[in-house]
Amino acid sequence: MAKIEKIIAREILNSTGYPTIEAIVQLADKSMGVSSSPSGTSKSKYEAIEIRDIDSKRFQGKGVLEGLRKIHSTLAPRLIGQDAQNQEQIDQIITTADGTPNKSNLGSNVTIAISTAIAKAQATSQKMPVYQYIAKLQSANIHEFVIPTPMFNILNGGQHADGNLDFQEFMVVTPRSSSYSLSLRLGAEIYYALRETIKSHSAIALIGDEGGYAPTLYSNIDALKILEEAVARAGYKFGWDAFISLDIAASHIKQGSSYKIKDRPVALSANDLLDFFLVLNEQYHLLSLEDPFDQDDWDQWRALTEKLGGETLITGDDLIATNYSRLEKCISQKAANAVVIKPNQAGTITEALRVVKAAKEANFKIIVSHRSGETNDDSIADFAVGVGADYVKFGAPARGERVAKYNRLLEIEYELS
Ligand code: 2PG
Ligand code: MG
Repeated sequence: MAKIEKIIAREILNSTGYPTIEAIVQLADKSMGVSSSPSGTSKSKYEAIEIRDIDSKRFQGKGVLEGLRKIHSTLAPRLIGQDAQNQEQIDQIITTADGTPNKSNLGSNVTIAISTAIAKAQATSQKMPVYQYIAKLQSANIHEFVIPTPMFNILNGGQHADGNLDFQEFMVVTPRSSSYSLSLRLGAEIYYALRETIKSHSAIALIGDEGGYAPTLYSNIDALKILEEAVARAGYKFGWDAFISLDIAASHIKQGSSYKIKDRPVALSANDLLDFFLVLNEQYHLLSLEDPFDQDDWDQWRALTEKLGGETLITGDDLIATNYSRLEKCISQKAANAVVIKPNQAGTITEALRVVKAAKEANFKIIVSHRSGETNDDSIADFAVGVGADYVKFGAPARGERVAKYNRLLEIEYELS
């Protein structure tokens, strides 16, 4: 047993240049855990809320000094002296201190940094890699750890790229039989080829928030064609070596009751958009279609899952928001068959693990994801391996805060072999 001895929190910057919280936890046996909170740009209205200072004179009002004060005045006194071994109890103390259903009092950026740093300190204390400790917390019966298959977000649109393309993420994915290091190589090679392909079409290869290209293109279909071309340019076979996953992030392209996309001159009703996806899937055999409709369009989600769910992952991110009751509703409505797991949407490690467990029991595929605002913290890679995720989404295979996670998976792959 190792008691929590010290908690320090600092304001640091994330990959978007805005502040975030870094928490440092020390146990009585001097084991340390450090973690910083990620931050979303295209958030779900159902995810736990992050809090920011209202002081507009600092970082455009996005400072986190208030969060640090809450850690030092509210959380530290309650957590210091507690046994770090009992993560569930630790997270219970955090949620009780917050006292709201969505962390709107303390802030999910406060709670996830502390919850994760404590788990990491405890893993160190038990002389265990973090992924192994996460598996232990989940009491997962994992006999053999497997590296999840990466979905590389190499074309960025939507809110991650100032709105040139409507769809937020165009990802390439290898078949699940491929080894992780081979998948990483393929992702990187297609990424290089994509830049050349974009330039060959006289478009500008700007970069979006997750390290993918954010070219000036006419339509989302154009983007898919360019992606297909890049796969061939890299020497791979589309539909064999590489597949496509899309994150539409549709809540953010909805206007009134319809959806506006560049591919069509008039706004589409939800039914028209569904038909559009059916045609798209016919042509590209999508591996996963994430957030194809707004987070409240349950009927359309259900209809699409019924039509495509047998062959394609219909993936709830904004829809479920790593929230247990949202997941329960989604399962009972048969509105999706895969879920994106972002621990900061839940606010604590224990709550995120509970969602993973319930999703697995319902046979949902698990996609563990970073956020668009990240730091070099690589704990999410360990979390993904520890829970036995099917896929991970860590952005493009480029830029420090993204490759920190991909490289951590390489390290785990090496360790496991
Ligand atoms: C998403 C995420 C991560 P954000 O929608 O899947 O890629 O974006 O972190 O901006 O919510
Ligand atoms: Mg998403």
